[in-house]
Amino acid sequence: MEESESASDKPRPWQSYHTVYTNAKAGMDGVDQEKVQKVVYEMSKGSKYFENEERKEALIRQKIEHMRARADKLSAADLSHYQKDADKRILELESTRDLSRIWLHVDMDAFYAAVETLSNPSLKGKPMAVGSMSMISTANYEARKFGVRAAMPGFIARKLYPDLIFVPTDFKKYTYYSDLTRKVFWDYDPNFMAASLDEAYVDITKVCEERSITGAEIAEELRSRVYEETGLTCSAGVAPNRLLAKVCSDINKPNGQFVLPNDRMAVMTFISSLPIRKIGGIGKVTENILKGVFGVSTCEEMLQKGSFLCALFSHSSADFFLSVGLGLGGTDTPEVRFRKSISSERTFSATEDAALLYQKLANIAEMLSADMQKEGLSGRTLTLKLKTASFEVRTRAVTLQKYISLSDDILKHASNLLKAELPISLRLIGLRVSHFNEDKGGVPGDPKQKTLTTFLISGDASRRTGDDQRFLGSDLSDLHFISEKETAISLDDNETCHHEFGDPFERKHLSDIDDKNCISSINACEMEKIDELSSNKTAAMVNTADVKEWTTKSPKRDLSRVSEDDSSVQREPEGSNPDRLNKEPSTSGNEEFFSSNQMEMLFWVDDYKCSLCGAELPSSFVEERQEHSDFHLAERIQKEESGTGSSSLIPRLRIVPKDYSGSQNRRKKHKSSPKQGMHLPIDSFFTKKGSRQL
Ligand code: DCP
Ligand code: MG
Repeated sequence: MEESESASDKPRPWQSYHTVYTNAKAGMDGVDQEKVQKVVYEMSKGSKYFENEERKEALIRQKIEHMRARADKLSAADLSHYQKDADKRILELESTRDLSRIWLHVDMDAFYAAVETLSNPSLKGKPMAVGSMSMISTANYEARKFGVRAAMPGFIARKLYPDLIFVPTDFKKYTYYSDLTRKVFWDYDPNFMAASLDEAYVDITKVCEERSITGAEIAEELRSRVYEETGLTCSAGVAPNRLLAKVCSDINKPNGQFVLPNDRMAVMTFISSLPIRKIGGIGKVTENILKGVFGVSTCEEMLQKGSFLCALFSHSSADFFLSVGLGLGGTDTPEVRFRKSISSERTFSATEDAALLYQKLANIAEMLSADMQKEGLSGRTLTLKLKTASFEVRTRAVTLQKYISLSDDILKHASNLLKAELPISLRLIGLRVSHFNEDKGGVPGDPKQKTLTTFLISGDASRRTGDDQRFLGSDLSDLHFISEKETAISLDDNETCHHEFGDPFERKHLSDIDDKNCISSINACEMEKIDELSSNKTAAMVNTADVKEWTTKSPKRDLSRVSEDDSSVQREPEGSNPDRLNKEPSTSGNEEFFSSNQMEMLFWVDDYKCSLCGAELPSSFVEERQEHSDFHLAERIQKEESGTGSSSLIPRLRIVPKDYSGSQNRRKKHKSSPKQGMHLPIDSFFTKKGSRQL
């Protein structure tokens, strides 16, 4: 007894070390999680990845504490106000419930691994992984029993199972088989939505009706047909909406299916005990915050905590959470929207060899150019995304006077952007072109293709796509509902190419940010990426730290201009989105906020709403309200200083960033007006004015 007590008293640091590798995928139920966690911890301890994970963990903890403090401040009256709000929104959401459609989500089993086994049957039954020592794209179900999984470095996987067989990736093969599966899906729904190479959403309502056949029967049939066509197995989920269908397809993996009837009671029962992490869009960070702050672990608990969610999250975030609690999801075939950007990126073993980096850049430019030409696209804004050896993500962008699509043009401008960063050790380079020529921009050609590459889709009201500037997400983007999906495609031993399919109709991939080792995401509600707590590179704002980093590292660089082509250089968001988590003002596109004497008129409508921007803050949030006023004031002054606002106006509100250091993060996340990129950030304005001492 004593012995076991002392054993359990021993520090087990790995227990709190949760990475993507320690998160269970299908087929990992019986895995000794503690053993896996320990191996992962021991193997990654001290590495840059580890440091980065720790930094992110610390930020999450900080965020949780901060939100807890805010929750504690809510008075009984506040809570009753927000409860009414929540009740109203729940009713509104409930009224949108549509049980008339039958959606099927189909997902191939251990896709890359299964394809490899098909071409080399000797692999059958043996634990194997597709990928390299630096990264695994997927593992077969035999390997998963040992904790080996996608997105795990191969050297860790080998530690978990020393005899693990590694097979290099062969993207052409996967595309070939993916195309075969899509031909089958097409027969059931010509407008099916491919979410990645190995999964799709198929609206089977019509086919069920026409053939007087159940969803379950269609699922059986579709799966058999996929098997006949490819020799590969897949799993399916059938449900009244896409969000639930996706959850269902994972339940009986591999080679299984699960049907959730189109019945409200059945949905509510299903959702009542469903862990929130199962929902696409809720990844590690969101899960931690919802659990840590509100004790919400299951979807149903979202409804019970409705007042808190409405009080502390943005309208769209709260709506998302409440709709999850109700088991709602997209049911319509989303409208087709034109693609806003196209991108390509590669992950590789970190290197500072400039020649190698240029070589990779050239390859990416070529791939991107080929994709653009396939779709008849040309664009004016080129964004370079870099992930440094220490996992810091940077983006640099240039807007050109002419539209480009040729690889030489892309490479020329991309090289200029890269050159300015050298010397640097990188593990990922990405390129994106946006700001398309409107004549050509994103007009879908072949209707079958549209599901794959051509568009952005918006689903139901709560998951409209946001602006595509958010595509450059990072691995914590589950807190950061962004709008485009990119699917990781491994090209060779140690390179992973992320190739955009632009398919953001569901938020399912938000959690896949962890899972898929790729930037893959669908919009939903907006919560900030935790990374922004430190880096804060929001769409229209350059934060102080950025400016410092930029100017100290490269004093010669000009933030606002690049000489060639008279092109403007901007700092771009990194998977950023407007932060509404803290209910701070979103001012983008609201120039009028700052254009008159409005500062004098800031008051709290109904004692909750800011009269200038509509953000809600209860009266007990004294400091937050003061900060909020400060923000409006600061933006205005900043505009005036830069000559874009009315210079005759004298601010009437006091700047009181009392506890500036404590509130820094939130302050940084205010989204500014689009022109703001050329201004000093608000934070530096505060610093400049020396108002910290106040
Ligand atoms: N993939 C990747 N990198 C990741 C995750 C996945 O390259 N981090 C690739 C390989 C997978 C394919 O995408 O085979 C599909 O991903 P899934 O998440 O659907 O995983 P699998 O199909 O491999 O397994 P499952 O049976 O769990 O669906
Ligand atoms: Mg799969």
